[in-house]
Amino acid sequence: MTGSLAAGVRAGAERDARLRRLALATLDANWEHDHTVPSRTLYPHQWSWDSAFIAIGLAHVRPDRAWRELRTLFAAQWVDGRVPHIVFNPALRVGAYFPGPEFWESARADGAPAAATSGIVQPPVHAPAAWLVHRRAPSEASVAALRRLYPRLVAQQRYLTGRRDVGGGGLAAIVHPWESGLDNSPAWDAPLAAVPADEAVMRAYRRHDTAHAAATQRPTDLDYARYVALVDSYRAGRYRDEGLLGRHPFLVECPLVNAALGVSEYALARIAAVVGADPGPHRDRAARITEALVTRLWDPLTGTFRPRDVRTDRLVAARTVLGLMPLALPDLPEPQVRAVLAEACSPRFGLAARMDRPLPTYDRTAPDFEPLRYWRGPSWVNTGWLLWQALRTHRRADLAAGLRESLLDLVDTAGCHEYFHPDTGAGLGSPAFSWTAALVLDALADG
Ligand code: 2M8
Repeated sequence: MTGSLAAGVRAGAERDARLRRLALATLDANWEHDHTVPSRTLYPHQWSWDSAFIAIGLAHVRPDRAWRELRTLFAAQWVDGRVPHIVFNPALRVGAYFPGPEFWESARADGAPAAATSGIVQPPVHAPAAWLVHRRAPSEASVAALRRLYPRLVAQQRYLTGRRDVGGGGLAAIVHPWESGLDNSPAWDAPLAAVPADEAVMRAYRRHDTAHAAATQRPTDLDYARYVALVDSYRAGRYRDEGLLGRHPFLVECPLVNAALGVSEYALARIAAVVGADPGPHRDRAARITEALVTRLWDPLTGTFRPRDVRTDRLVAARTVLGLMPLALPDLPEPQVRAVLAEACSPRFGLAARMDRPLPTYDRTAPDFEPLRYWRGPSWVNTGWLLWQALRTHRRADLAAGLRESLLDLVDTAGCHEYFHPDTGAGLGSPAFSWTAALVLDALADG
């Protein structure tokens, strides 16, 4: 090995060790008895898809906690199978987060658990997470944990593919942008325009987020007015899903949620084989979801996946990172694989074997691209990690390596931030964010 090569290897190993220490310290500091908070300041309760990402990272360093994280979340599953997007910590003061338990009133709904929760869901990334946790640290305990979780994961899928198939085409519809996890993505602008609300609504409430993060980096008051109006509408029907099409103003089929649904069936097939259940039906369902995604969300004109507004039966025009997510499906047909890769590698998203800027969450050539505002441009580690997994699934090792390096460098330079400026890489939002830490640990383990 030449001297400069050896120095490079040493610098790489030092960076990785530094990142590992930072990530572990972040996760330890955010651990709260039986779950991890996404952020002590901004998000002090337990969030659904955060916990899945967090478990994936914890598997490398604290496997017991990884299972505990998932167990706590699924203990709050509703009778109909929905896994709530927030499980509230009863020890926190009223007003610690908006909208809190007093706003959701889950106790008044049929089939809600004893714990106070929200009534909506988030992307179902939990079955793949459970599978990864087991694969990282297989043991008798992990098989027992899979056995306990399996029926709950199946119920979660059944809820989404059953009651939430509002469009009738084999995909799940979301009833709130919060269900996508990409709250204020430009993907939701057009469907949200149909939700009656004005900023004055927010005078009746106190937003908690803008006390902890710059308002320029968060959704607007008008966005929040619509978020509140949508919860009002869903809560008024006691979070029941029957007849949503006639009465609820936001119903959209999201490419990320549905890709996660398909990937979950593949993960469930693997889990089924370990716990002695039949993997066959899961593989069949995975194939059907993949087919439905192509039938309903593929836009041949632009060669991208787009959300479908179920109320208007039209595809949404905005090109966001959501459209890249179906690449996670192993059986995605070749023409769609090629087109999604072309979209990801275009100047809109800039994926490359050597990336000069981090992956944005929205088309960076769009006139309304906002480099500071939350899901309207900034780079996030979870969407990067999901694309990294998808690239590995389709054996694009060169692009996967480029994306991984970009993610690790971002966090090494700025810290475990919630999101990052898509040009400068500066840290934005919460400075000690759990899924950033967790997914860095996972990326570090798979160089
Ligand atoms: C953000 O969403 C919450 C509402 O659920 C919020 O803005 O208060 C999103 O980034 C979401 O994806 C994430 O799960 C949550 C907690 O990290 O924060």
